[in-house]
Amino acid sequence: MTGTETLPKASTKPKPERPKLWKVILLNDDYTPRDFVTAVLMAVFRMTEAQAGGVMLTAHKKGACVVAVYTKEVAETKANDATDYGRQYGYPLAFTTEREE
Ligand code: TYC
Repeated sequence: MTGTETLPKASTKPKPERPKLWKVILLNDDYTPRDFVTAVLMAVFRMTEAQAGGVMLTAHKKGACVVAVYTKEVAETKANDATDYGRQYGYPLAFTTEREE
């Protein structure tokens, strides 16, 4: 001991921020077939048929359903890929992203 040690300062270091997360949201429409929506959810979001069918039905009944949560870039890429699938087949299937609070 030299008598000159200082106590650690009360922490002024900012805590590492948690990465912000973005929701991918599936929107209902009147035209896209249910089986098609389920297949897109399975392909893009790697869901089982049971999971995808549940999400599809919730969107169908309520108008929208949160599919999954990712970092911003992954959420936007998946929402675009899934929306493009529908467009390729002439369906108005739509996915959006929204920042999680
Ligand atoms: N409402 C569509 C139908 O009755 C099915 C559907 C469900 C479409 C969910 C989009 O996000 C959706 N064929």
